Amino acid sequence: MKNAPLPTGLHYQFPFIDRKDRADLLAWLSTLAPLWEMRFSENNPPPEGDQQRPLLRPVYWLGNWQFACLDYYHPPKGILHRCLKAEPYPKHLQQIVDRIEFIAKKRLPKSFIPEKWKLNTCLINFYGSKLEEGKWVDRARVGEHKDFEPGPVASLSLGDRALFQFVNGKSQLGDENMVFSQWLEDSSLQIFAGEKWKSKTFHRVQRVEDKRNEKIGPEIENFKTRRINFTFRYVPEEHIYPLHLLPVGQQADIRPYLEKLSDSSRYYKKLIST
Ligand SMILES: O=C(O)CCC(=O)C(=O)O
Repeated sequence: MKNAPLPTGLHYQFPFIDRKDRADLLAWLSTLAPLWEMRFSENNPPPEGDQQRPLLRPVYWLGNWQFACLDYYHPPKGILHRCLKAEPYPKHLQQIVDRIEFIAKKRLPKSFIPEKWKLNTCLINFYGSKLEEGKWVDRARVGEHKDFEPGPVASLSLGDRALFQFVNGKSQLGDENMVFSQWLEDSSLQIFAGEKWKSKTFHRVQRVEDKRNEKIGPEIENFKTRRINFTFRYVPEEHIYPLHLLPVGQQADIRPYLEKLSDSSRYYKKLIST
């Protein structure tokens, strides 16, 4: 079926990857040990009225790791010491990223693409249900937010399909603030770019279906994954820090995470041993 035309700045392609790419990605994903990060840390305590909490889902980053406790990348002000240089993309993923960059440059207005833009950062989100006090609780959603990295953001989805929405404002009012809605299918590609979709509206994952019954992703304690999403973004190289250039406090805050990562990643093993 042909994909319907979309508003300027949006691109959606289904299917985008074929069965072999999908199988290769899933095989590689099963080797990862995603982290359950906490939102705050000793050097970045919760502000008044807020409290320490785990993120809704386990994550893994490539290119650079934006730890929640380092407050994520948020230009123009929040650029210092937010992004830790991380593992590069595995070769088969880099080939997919090359294709996405090509499509973005071909399909989007030139003015939407910053100089030096490339998809050098990837957040891998694991969506599913969490075992809490003996009960499986559905945690497969993301609230309204913006991705502040400059330029187009691209998203590759695997597993159960997700209802992705662009909304005006942060209100929780059902569909009243809805601007655009898109189901993200297994193996699909979505790209969004330009003022309207990056800065004027928020986006969210409203829900993830539970229909495929496919076991995907690595074993994660007390968690059942049913969707995995890669969001590719651009962080200017000068804002990506090697570990030794982070301040001592920030290094201490992320140390336990790096130790955990080093159990299954040679990159992090080497990083913390030098
Ligand atoms: O899972 C998705 O499709 C979107 C994820 C997202 O909004 C994000 O990582 O910022």
